[in-house]
Amino acid sequence: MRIINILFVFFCLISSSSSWSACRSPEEIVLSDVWVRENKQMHGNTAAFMEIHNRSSENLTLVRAEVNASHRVELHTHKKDKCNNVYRMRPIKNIPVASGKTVILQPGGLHIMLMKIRKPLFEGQLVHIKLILEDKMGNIIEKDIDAEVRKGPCHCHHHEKAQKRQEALDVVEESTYQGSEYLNAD
Ligand SMILES: [Cu+2]
Repeated sequence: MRIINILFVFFCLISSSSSWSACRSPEEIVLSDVWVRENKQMHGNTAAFMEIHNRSSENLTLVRAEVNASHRVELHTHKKDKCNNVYRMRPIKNIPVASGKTVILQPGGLHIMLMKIRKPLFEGQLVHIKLILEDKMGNIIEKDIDAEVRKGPCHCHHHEKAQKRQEALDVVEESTYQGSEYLNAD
C-alpha cells in the first residue's frame, strides 16, 4: 500500500505544473449509499444521491460532478418559494463538506441533478459519477464511484443506514486510508 501511495504522490508531482500539493488523496473522501433514481424516459431528468464523508483534517467543497449518462449536470438544493411556500429545486455553486463531517444528498434536499439523460436508466444499472472537490488552497480531490440505479431511497431503518455508513468508514480505515500523510505533504 505504501508503494501505491508513493506512486500516487509521484504521479501528482509529474501531472501538476503548479505545486507539490496540487493533488489530494481520493481516500480523504468516503462515499456511501450512492444511487441514482430510475428514469425510463429518453432525455428525461433524474438525480444522484449519496452520503459524503470528509475524512481529512480540512474543510472541502464539492465544486462539480461529471456524469456521462446525462447531457448536463448541476448541483441542486431545495428551497421554499417565498410566494407560495412550495419547495423548488435551485442550482447552487458548490456544497461544503466540513472536516470530519458527513453531508447527505437526498430526495427533497441537496442532490446532483442529471439533466437530459442520454439513455433511459433502469433499476440495477450502474452510472459512473466523478466528484470534484477542492480544499481552500484550490487543491483538487477527484472521487470516482459507480452509482446503482434504484426506484427510490433505501427504506432500511436508520440504525441499518448508520451501520452501513460505519462499515464503509471502517473498510477504508483498515485498508487504504492514509490521508494524514498527504495532509502533511505540503
Ligand atoms: Cu434538481
